[in-house]
Amino acid sequence: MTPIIIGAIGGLRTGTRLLNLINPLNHDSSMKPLVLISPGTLNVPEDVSDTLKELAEVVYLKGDLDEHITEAAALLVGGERIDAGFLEKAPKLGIAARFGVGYDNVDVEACTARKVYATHTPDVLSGAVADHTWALILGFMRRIPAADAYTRNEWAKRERRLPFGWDMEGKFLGILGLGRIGTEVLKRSQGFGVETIYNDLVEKPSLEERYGVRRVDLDTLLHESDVLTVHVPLTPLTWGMIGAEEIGKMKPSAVLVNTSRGPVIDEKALTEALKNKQVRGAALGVFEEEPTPLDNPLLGMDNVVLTPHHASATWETRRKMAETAVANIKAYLEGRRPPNLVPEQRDAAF
Ligand code: 8YV
Repeated sequence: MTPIIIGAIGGLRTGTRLLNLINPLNHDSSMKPLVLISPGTLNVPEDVSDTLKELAEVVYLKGDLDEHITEAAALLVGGERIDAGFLEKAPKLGIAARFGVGYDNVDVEACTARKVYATHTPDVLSGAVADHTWALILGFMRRIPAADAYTRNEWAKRERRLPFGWDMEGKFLGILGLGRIGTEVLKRSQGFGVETIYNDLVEKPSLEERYGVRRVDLDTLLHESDVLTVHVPLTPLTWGMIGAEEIGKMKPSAVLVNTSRGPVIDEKALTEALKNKQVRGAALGVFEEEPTPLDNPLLGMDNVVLTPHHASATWETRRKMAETAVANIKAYLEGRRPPNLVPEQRDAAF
């Protein structure tokens, strides 16, 4: 991906449609606002970001976000923290467009105070994340990573028995958070012969009727689930919501699955529980710290299946995410309300 050299750059405010023509780099060939693609969003295809080129200078950042941020009108954000301190360095910023559905790394209050739109990419990735969740569930239950290693290294020697797994049929699948992604996980559960239960702040009568899923309180979910899969957003309420006490309520044969956000589960408490065989295993696509450090004890354990926060990483889905994020930026640059404002800004018009 060749970074585009910045020409003249400026800011843009939707309300006044005012183009800021100040050009500190002393280029006067263009009056276009600057769109930065953050280093954390390397998967944005250039032909998608090219659709902004009539309206803006587009720069793929390689280093850190601070580069050029003082001049940026729009930022396509990966997992970087966007808070008041960061916004202070970005006086011309009008939109922080997340490349993803979760926006726990974006301080929406600070954005609103600064009249910066915060957008995300809901819906387009729900199917891919649900597929990946099922890949983790089945990967653990049928011991796919162990079986792969066995096939490559041991099968021909026939010295050890095959890595046996466990059936899904007849098991209780617990879904914590029956939102967009949790619902897709539920839909995909239909052929597996599992009993489904969920816990969510909101009752979902139509899903209950359609898929036979039963709403239970958190304690019951923890007690009854054979496979418990987490699909809540990371908020002050959900931070650490599955700690030692909650894990202690799970069956010794239970498997904990997480493709939401690492800090929802107390990773230390989970690691201890896995060491002590308090639960059978875990299948994790997200971690408290990402990338997870090489000395994370989870990496050396065989009762876990681990993936690198890439549940949405299919060619098709990442393209749709890029198109959605770029459509949000485009709307802003054209003076329209971005279509995918985060819920807290649903009524905002800056
Ligand atoms: C992406 C995600 O990996 O959508 C989300 O919230 O966590 C993932 O789909 C991430 O957004 C890439 O920055």
